[in-house]
Order: sequence, then C-alpha cells, then structure tokens
Amino acid sequence: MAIQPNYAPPFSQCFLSPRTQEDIERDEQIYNSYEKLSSQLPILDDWYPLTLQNYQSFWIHPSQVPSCMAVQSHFNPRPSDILIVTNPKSGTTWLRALSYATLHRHSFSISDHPLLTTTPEQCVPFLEGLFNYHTIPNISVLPSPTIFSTHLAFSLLPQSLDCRIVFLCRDPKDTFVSLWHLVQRLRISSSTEDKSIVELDFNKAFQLFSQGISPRGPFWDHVLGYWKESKRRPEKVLFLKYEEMMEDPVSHLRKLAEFMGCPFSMEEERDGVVEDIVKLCSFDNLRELEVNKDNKGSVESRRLPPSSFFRKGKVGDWVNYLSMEMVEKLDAITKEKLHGFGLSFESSAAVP
Ligand code: PAP
Repeated sequence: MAIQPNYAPPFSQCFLSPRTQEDIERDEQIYNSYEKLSSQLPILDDWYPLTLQNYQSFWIHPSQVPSCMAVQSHFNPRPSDILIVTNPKSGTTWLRALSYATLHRHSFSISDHPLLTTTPEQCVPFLEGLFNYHTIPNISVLPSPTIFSTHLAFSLLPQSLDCRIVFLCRDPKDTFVSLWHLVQRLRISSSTEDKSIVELDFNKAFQLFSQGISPRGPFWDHVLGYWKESKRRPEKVLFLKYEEMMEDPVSHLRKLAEFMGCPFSMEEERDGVVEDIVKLCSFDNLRELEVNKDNKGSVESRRLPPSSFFRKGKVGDWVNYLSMEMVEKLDAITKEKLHGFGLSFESSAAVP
C-alpha cells in the first residue's frame, strides 16, 4: 500500500512526475519484494526503539532495510549531485546546513534563508527517507546539482555511483555518547507499558557499540569504507572530521565549497560570506532556530522535539561519560582497525 510522501517542493516533484498505472504497480512489486527479503532477517532489540537487522554486514533499522535496498538498486544521481554521508550522530545536521547554505548562497540572503524556517533535513533529504514510500522517486526532475544525505555504508551504495561524496566522521567516543543520549530520549518518548526497557544501560550499550553492533555499525567498517575510497578517488570523495571542522570551520568550509565546485570568490572572501555561513550553521544558531520549526523530517526525527538533535555539540564530551577502561577499549579498537590505514582521531582530546 503506497504511503503518501511528506516532502515539500522541490522534493515532492520526485513523486509527482507523471506515472502510469504500470509504473505504480511495478514500484509496489519492487518494494513488496524488498519487504519480503527484509522480513526474513532476524531482528535485534537491544537498542530499542532503534531495533536493528544485519543487512550485508551493517546494522540497519528494519523500516529502512527496504529503502536501503531501493537506494542500492535505483538511486541514480547525476555527476553534478552531491551525497553527504555520515555515521549517525557524527554531525549530519551540521554538514547538511553547511553544504546547502554554501551551494545555494547566490539564491538567498542570510536574512531570508530557508534554514531560518526549515530544518536542514528538509533542505537536504535523507535518501533512506526519500526511497521509503513504495515509489521509486524520479530524482532526475530535481534541480542540478541536488544534495542528498545518507548513512549508508560505502559498500551498500550503488556500484555505478558517479556523484561527489562528502563523508564526515567523528571520534567514536563522542559518537557513542551522542547515540546513547538519542536512544535514551527515544525510549522516554516511546509510549510503552514496559518500564524495564525505558533505561538503556550505558555499559550494555557500550559493549554492543564496541562489538560493532550499533545503528549503521560496525562504526569502524563504516568509516573505513569511505576513508579508503577518499584515498583512491580524492576528486570524488572528500573525507572530513568533525573535530577538525570544529577547530577551524572557516577553512573547512572553503575546502567544502571547492570540492562541491563552487569556491568562494575573492569578493565573497572580502565580504565575509564564509564567516556568515559558518555563523548561520553554528550549533548555537541552528539550535535556537530549530525550536520554532515544523519538523517534517524522517520518522525517527519526528518522534522527538527538534532540540533533541542539538544536545551539546562539543568535542570531547566523552570525558564526562566514559571510564578510563572504556576509553582504552575504544581507542584500542580504533588503533587496531584504522591506524594501519593512516586514520586516527588524535585531534579529539577531551575538553570537559
Ligand atoms: P543524526 O545522526 O541523528 O542526524 P547528527 O546530526 O549526525 O545526528 O549528530 C548529532 C550531533 O551533532 C549532536 O552531538 P552531541 O550529542 O554530542 O551534542 C549534535 O549536538 C551535534 N550538532 C548538531 N548540529 C551541530 C552544529 N551545527 N555544529 C556542531 N555540532 C552539531
């Protein structure tokens, strides 16, 4: 049964382009087959309500497994499009805002900017959301370039993908702490009679995360896929770190603009456009704006007040939650899995 897509223009156009009865039935059949396949995968409840299924070595919420399959087979971006990719809780919201504000800076002034009234997720749609309506969206009708976002692992992207990719990663210690807080809030907001599942035990969550069992995990495999690809094809994959961006957002925004094919001109530099965008998209500014927005984002984000996505926005908050043993454990896994490939998170020293 087709569900009504909840997108405003221009994204609603993907679902509105003329479709014959044959198209509609074909899409229904495609999604039914994906749902059938996903219903055969066992469900893991430990991160409830973010239940998980293991699909091609990555842990994904059951409602998103069929959409991931649809993205894998039917997402066909143009070379000009831009895909921003993150692990959950690694700065998706921030990167969506920065990339959108940068790419469309000639269309809006700061005082009438869409980010003042709509969420970053409405400006940069989540692929797993866009491909979740029993309809294969026709993205060729969207303006070129369009920015999309996803949490899909590199190995799960379509093999023929030819667009530019921006990957943002974050120290796993802060990613884990942020994720635990989100799940806590989701649990509290889920109406359930069973009080025993309200609290997500921190130690248990930590064990799962370190074993690679977390939404879109294993964390390290997810990061490594994009890291390797950024080394292989640096002109197509830009690899960014949350901690480095927090330290110097202005030079990272310049780098992002260049990569997206819209570098800042001398005039823009002189007029402070780079700093203006950084300020517009800053944690404090977006958090303040978010409170008044009508959230039409993903199901997960609609379950929570928008402010839940703006918790602290700090580097090194893990120092307030992780024991020394936990820190050593996560650092050791990072060292074992990533250092050999030249990737580390040394810039994320704890800032209490
Ligand atoms: P998602 O996976 O649910 O989309 P995502 O936006 O990737 O979440 O990450 C949320 C984290 O980014 C939160 O971190 P925290 O829990 O440690 O505080 C959130 O506060 C942080 N964040 C959101 N917006 C910004 C921003 N503009 N600048 C820096 N950090 C931000």
